[in-house]
Amino acid sequence: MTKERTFALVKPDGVQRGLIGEVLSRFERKGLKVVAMKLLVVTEDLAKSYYSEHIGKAFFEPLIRYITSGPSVAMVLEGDEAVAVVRKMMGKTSPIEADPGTIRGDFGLHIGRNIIHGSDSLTSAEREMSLFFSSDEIVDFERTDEQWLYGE
Ligand code: D4T
Repeated sequence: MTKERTFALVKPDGVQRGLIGEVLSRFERKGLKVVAMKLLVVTEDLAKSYYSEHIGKAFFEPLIRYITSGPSVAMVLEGDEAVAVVRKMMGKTSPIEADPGTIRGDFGLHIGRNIIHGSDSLTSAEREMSLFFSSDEIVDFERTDEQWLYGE
């Protein structure tokens, strides 16, 4: 068992479309533990750091306008293989290609409005968690159902 922490963001379209609860509920029911969470408007500086790998690409400027256009909900999720589990639950980047049953597959229609972000590796998770949260905002605790989620 490899317990991991990953970063996820319900993007402005997810918040405006009333999908915060739906997304959070899927993660909670899966067994992932929410160890940090906040609603915030991503600033332009934060957006540019967060998406620095895409600087220079044609979709970079629209991406920055989108992600800063209203409140988002940032969270840190903990669980066995959390990085891969969250990516799988989100579905492919383009909601058209994302499988039904995934968040993007069930709720999206356009790559530029794809509802959610989740870290793609443990290294990205560390970087993104530290961009959005200070260490004292991430809480260590046990969920009472943990003994029923994991084997011996
Ligand atoms: P994020 O980072 O938002 O979770 O998305 P992914 O990890 O799934 O995908 P990504 O980094 O390749 O893309 C970041 C962000 O840019 C938007 N995008 C991407 C876009 O508008 N047009 C494009 O052609 C691509 C590749 C969608 C997600």
